[in-house]
Amino acid sequence: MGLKALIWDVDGTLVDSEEIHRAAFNHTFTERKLDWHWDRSLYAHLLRVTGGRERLRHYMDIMDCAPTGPEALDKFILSLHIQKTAIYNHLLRVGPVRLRPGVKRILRQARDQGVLLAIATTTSRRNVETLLTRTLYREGIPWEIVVSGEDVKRKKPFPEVYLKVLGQLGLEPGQCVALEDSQNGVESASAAGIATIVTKNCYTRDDDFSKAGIVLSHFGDKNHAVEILAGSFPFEGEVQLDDIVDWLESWRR
Ligand code: XBP
Ligand code: MG
Repeated sequence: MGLKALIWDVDGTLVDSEEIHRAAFNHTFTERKLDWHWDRSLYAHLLRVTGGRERLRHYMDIMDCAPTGPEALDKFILSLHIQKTAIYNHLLRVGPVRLRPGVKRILRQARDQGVLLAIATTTSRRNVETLLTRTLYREGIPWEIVVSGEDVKRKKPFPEVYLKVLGQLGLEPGQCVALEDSQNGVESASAAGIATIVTKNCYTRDDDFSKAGIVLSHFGDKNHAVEILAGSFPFEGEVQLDDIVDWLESWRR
């Protein structure tokens, strides 16, 4: 059938952006005079819940610290999240934002070889646009489709975001590979029938990736050789698009 499209997760896969999300949440809490602080280990736990609003609600649930009654809670969460999104976008604009190793190379190869590129993310379209503007604005990467958390009823780990991307691309799951960093992302892509390559990061190192096709440290570049953490395929040094094409063929066999 052959590879026709790469479907990318954003947070944790294109960029290690969860640290920027975490900073934005903490700035928001300070501005709102809330006595809350999400350190790395707490955030690793909270990341099991996808979506910023859902994560805020979960935190207030487990800590029993909601500062309003249930009738005003939705509005409170929404206003916190609007503020967090504004701060996140500001941090993206002013701070260093670097693509993970090898991402740019694979995107360029896909662009040059006519493999379609799409995004399946939990975060908002605005966040994705700012992040892409800060990282890939000179590359002319032709994103065909961006499906964000705003476009679905049920975020990852449900398959809806990936099913929407497939529908809009007009492709079968077997013609695509998903690139993910988290268990929730792998669950979502695999429930949509899409083979998944994971590049782990510090927040997802203990996730269960048993449904992933292969688990890598990252895609590798001249300073970081790729490590295969689970699954088998002779990726060496730097992963190339052609390796992904071959891997999909062997995975489907
Ligand atoms: C990552 C997330 C996102 C961000 C926060 O999901 O869970 O929710 O942490 O984004 P994935 P918002 O990488 O699996 O798509 O605050 O904009 O919801
Ligand atoms: Mg992710």
